[in-house]
Amino acid sequence: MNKSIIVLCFIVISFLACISCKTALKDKYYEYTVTIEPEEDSLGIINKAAFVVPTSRQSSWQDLEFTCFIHFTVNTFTGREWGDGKEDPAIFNPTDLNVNQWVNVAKDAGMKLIILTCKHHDGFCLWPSKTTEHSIKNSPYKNGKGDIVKELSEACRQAELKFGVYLSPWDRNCADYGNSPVYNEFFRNQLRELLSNYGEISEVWFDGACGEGANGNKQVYDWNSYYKIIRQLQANAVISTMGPDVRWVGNEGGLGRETEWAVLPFEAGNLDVITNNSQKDEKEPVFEPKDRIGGDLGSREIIIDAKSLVWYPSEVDVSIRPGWFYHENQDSLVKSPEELVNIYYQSVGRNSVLLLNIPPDKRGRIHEKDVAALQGMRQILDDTFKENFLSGAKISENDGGNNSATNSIDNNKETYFITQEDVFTSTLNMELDQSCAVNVLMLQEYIKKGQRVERFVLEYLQGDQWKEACKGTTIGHKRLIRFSEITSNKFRFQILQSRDCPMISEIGLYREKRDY
Ligand code: FUL
Ligand code: CA
Repeated sequence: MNKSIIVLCFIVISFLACISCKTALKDKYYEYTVTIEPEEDSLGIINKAAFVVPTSRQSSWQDLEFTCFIHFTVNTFTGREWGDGKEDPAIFNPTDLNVNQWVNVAKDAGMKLIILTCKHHDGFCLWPSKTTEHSIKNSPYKNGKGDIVKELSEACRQAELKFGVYLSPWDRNCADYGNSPVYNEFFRNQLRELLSNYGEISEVWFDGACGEGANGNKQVYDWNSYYKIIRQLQANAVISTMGPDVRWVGNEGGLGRETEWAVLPFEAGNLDVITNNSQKDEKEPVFEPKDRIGGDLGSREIIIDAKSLVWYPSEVDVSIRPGWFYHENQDSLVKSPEELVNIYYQSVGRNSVLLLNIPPDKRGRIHEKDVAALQGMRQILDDTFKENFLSGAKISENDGGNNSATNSIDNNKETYFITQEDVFTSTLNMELDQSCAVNVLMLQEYIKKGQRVERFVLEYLQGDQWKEACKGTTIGHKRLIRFSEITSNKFRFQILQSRDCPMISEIGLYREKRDY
């Protein structure tokens, strides 16, 4: 080997070593949660937040975007919203039940998962549970041989939709409710049945209602023991609302926050719980959910006081009708396609997953009015998003050009534009072949590597002047902004503030027909 080859080898090896060392540094991501050390300063904490990333179960769930809730039980037949547990199972008697209709309606609307109220607060089970007599096995439906959890889970699988279960911890029928250890075991057994016998479960939904038991004792739920069973039996399922993976947005009106962070402070109390529980490993921290209705949950001012941070994305649950269950007298109150589209922009478009409830009627069918509203909604969304005016545009960035700008308009959310190291702001210049009228902006961050953008603006060229089309704060999985229609062939998207190098996987410009 001559000298120059040795020198060349040395240079190549040092270069590779340098790259891998840089990668090692930049690959310091924190899955789900990270502790803030007492000596860390504010800027360090803000930067650390940029490297908190979702677990794979969380990011698969965020990809679903639009999901379906099905509220169905004795309430459908009594006209109530909360049954008292004294209902006779004989009243549960759908005359024309067809789970394939539910699945088709949900799928045609664009929903990717269906969650069924397997047991609501009244305690009536839609599957023939061994834990209680208060179930479908004592109903006339299929002569007591019915199992709606089985029917629906199979229909979902057939249609390639995911399936989830709602199991109310609050049970107004169970005589042991309030006798905490006994009821906790009863509840765990119900969970075991649901999570063992119905194939893959992708979401387990617990709400927080906790009433008084018959004997006057307050039921103390053993949440951690419930979570443990879910992790053992369905490791990929997210646990929502009263759970560690998915956060209730805080209202039932279909309204997400404009500034919606997935990275939030973990409450101090939870750290104590974690410390006290030696059975859990670091990746599955014990979690006691708290109410999260506050306005801004994850901005700089809030996270700098955190003792630890957690990836805890938001879910917006809302019903297509005033009630969660079907009531004939609400047939005229089904939300219109336009209202549903607004909800879509305020949830999916605000870094949240939409969980829209469509309750079957006494026949066991989704009512025609609800079906029509969903079809109308889908039509409007399809019309709007059929054409991204940026696809095929000329695009360039102003920060020294690492040639990743085209990744933001390649219609593939796994590829992304990223700025050069240590550059946290950017301008993407976009030029279309011809002027187009647009009024909707769509943005996506590559959240598998964190949520970072704090402030952005979209501008367009009119004459020789740049004018603002719209602006915003957070992006996250998806951000949609409607603005007054503008016509131009030159746009620029500026990231004005970010917690580390921004990563934009997709940008879209669309036109929504606003003739309604
Ligand atoms: C609440 C329940 O009380 C409602 O009936 C409904 O199931 C809603 C989704 O959660 O906590
Ligand atoms: Ca892309």
